[in-house]
Amino acid sequence: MPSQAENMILVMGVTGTGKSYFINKLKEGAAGVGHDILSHTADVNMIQTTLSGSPIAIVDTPGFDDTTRSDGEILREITKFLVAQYKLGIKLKGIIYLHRITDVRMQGSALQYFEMFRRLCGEDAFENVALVTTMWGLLKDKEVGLQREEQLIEKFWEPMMEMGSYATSFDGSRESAEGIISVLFGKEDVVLRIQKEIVDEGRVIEETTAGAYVKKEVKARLVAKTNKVRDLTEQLNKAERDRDLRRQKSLEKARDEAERELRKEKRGREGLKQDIGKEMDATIEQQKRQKWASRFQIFASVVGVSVAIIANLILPFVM
Ligand SMILES: Nc1nc2c(ncn2[C@@H]2O[C@H](COP(=O)(O)OP(=O)(O)O)[C@@H](O)[C@H]2O)c(=O)[nH]1
Ligand SMILES: [Mg+2]
Repeated sequence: MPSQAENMILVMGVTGTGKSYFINKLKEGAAGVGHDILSHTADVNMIQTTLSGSPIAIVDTPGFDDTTRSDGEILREITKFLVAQYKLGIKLKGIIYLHRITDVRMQGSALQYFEMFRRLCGEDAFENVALVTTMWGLLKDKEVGLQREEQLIEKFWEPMMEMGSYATSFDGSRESAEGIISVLFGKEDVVLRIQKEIVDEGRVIEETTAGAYVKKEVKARLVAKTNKVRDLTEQLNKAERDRDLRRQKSLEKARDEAERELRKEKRGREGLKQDIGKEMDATIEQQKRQKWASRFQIFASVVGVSVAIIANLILPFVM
């Protein structure tokens, strides 16, 4: 029996935009089958199912967040997903990009993530992107959301939409999630710019278009944090000379915090230098020794995600 090509759809966006929620919505109403299923309540990062008879996986990806990890480290994680999928020959049908409609404006992590995301896809892949607003239910006034959406499109999304990206809203229901998936499922599969740059051209992350952007951001933060640590250390020395114990205590705390942040950015900076292509080759080879593992199983173990296998998505919309 000829085996069918495996397809994949990725869910992306900063932390807190509803990626896990979206993925886990798909689990609802579908009877769990297969051995990898954890439980009906536990969060999973990957849904494996079939759509119109084709195997497909919908995958949650790490998002930028301000606190625990540097954007450099997160991009390295995301790259691992993309390189593994491409190298394993799994077809990428599209990306669901989530954005909270409750955000008053596009700034900070959300803005940096968006800029990185555009570069990571490359213009040729915009057709396979669904730009999705989430959390409409949390708005007191829907009109506010509609105005924000208009601004979002005008200021950020329009150039992508002109090149084929599809903008829509997610109302929080399983049907709405399935509708978005069905649109992407109907597309030709795509290779993202960062996949070409790393896998086909052998670049390290910081040499890719998205990587160069994040490197610039991380470097600026490294300079700022280095200065902050130096300033606080000087102030602390002065407090010590003045024998001002209370001030000393609070400055020590602030300096430790600044040092932690500096270490975080340094790790991010190092991560961008990594040769993910080569690293993945080794990991994938190792995994392939398990002869009976499917591409999806290899993918999940290479990137380290938990999987729920469901019988099939009920998609009345799909032809
Ligand atoms: N009302 C509403 N809440 C949501 C929606 N999506 C996510 N949430 C909630 O928002 C929080 C963050 O969502 P989560 O899926 O963890 O975001 P992630 O970090 O992108 O995975 C969680 O408490 C979710 O339950 C949505 O569409 N509507
Ligand atoms: Mg999550």
